Amino acid sequence: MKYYYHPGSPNCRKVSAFIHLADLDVEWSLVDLPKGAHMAPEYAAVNPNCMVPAFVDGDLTLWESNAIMIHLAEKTESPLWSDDTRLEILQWLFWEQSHFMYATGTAFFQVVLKPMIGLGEPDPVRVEEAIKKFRRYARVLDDRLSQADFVVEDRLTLADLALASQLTFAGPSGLPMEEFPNIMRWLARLDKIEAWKKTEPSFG
Ligand SMILES: N[C@@H](CCC(=O)N[C@@H](CS)C(=O)NCC(=O)O)C(=O)O
Repeated sequence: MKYYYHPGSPNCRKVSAFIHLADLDVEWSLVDLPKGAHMAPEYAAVNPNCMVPAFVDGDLTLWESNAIMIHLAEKTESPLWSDDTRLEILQWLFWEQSHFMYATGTAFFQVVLKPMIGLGEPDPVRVEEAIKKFRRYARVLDDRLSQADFVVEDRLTLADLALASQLTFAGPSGLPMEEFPNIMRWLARLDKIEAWKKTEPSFG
């Protein structure tokens, strides 16, 4: 099994955390995003979107982080993805990719990445829009986490890994995390899980 990843990618973080949790023996293949390795034809042959993560398991080549997590969870019969939780997990995974990632990703790109890679100052209109969307969706997650310690049922599932990954750079991106105390407590709970904590990228 070969896993194409970059350690600073939130979408890779969830897959990396699952691999550690399940103690899977995979070949880790770094795709050097800053050097543009994701745009190379050899990598485009694996993931035509030229994005990380991607995963090869025998004859199966998969891209999309959530599909990769689900494949690995099914393969290992993981308790993080079970018959009784599947639909609810899927609900949160679709929500994460459709709504939550847009807000967190836009803020990260504008506030952190753009200046860092020399693309100029953040666009205040895009930043304001991202923060507005973040408040709207983080409220939904915070309300859910006021009822339970984890996102689905009351135990760790793929939903926690996916959603928390998108908050990896929330601080440096200037997102108003302090308005969402249940999310903050949940992140602190996740940080106690060694397999999760070791996926935290060094930053700054
Ligand atoms: N929906 C995709 C999103 C993947 C994605 O956005 N990957 C980013 C890193 S977190 C990437 O490769 N960006 C490079 C680019 O867009 O050129 C997934 O969940 O796998």
